[in-house]
Amino acid sequence: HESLEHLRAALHAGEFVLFFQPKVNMRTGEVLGAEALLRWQHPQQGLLPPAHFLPIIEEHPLAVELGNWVIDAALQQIREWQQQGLSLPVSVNIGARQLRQRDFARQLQELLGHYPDIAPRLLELEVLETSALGDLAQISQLLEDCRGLGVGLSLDDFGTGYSSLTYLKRLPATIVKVDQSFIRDILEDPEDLAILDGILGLASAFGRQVIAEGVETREHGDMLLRIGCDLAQGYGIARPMPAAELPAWVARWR
Ligand code: G
Ligand code: G
Ligand code: NA
Repeated sequence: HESLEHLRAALHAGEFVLFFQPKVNMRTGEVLGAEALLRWQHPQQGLLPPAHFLPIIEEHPLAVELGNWVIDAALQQIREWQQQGLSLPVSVNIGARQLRQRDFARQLQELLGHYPDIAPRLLELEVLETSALGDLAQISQLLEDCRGLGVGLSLDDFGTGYSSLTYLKRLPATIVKVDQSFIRDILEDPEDLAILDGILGLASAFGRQVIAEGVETREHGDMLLRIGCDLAQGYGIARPMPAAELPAWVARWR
């Protein structure tokens, strides 16, 4: 199996790549942005998803190094698309290990500083609500500091933690990403639909936008539109794809 040393070598050999999954407004047809999803282009095993390697380094300082690589690679990609005339917000997943660094906001500022031509609002952080399990006051301050740099913030896998409502209230998120477990059964399960309806109401009271994750079919999309959830991401819209494919996808979608 893969070891920490393999992963470190892979990072330095440039074997990691970002895939991108679009987020859209199903009502207006607008493409809102894309989520960067990490992949390891393994020389023997091919393209590996995060489940194959993130657990190995989750608690290790290498997770911080890889996380900073992800942010930098996302900024590079934003710049490349910008130079092609495509101004597309990109979100990156921030792991718990990264958020435990007290100077995370300073590191983010330094990374952004390398890209003075990029508006910080084009970068968005996706943070699991469970990342706040440690010290809510501290993480909330850290995320406020990040928001102060101008970047967006979404609460990922919303609804799966033990204190979702506390996080909704205390964390300075702009967007709530409803976990796919609540979306999967909305066509058959009135209770999931009720939960989603509740989240929409709450989020709107807090001035947050809501995006549904894991939208796999047309029927799911139609149901979401019917209850007023316009923003969506999922295989039914587009699978994660290489960066080079995204501009053509955006052009076709519009
Ligand atoms: O990419 P995939 O669709 O297989 O994602 C699986 C999980 O890995 C998701 O929960 C996703 O948030 C997470 N993930 C994907 N890319 C990154 C990344 O760059 N950093 C972190 N910390 N998690 C990621
Ligand atoms: O936790 P996070 O939201 O980052 O999860 C992203 C993960 O969900 C990635 O593994 C991505 O490939 C996967 N994903 C994206 N859209 C869908 C979908 O419509 N259905 C399923 N089952 N997984 C999806
Ligand atoms: Na995410």
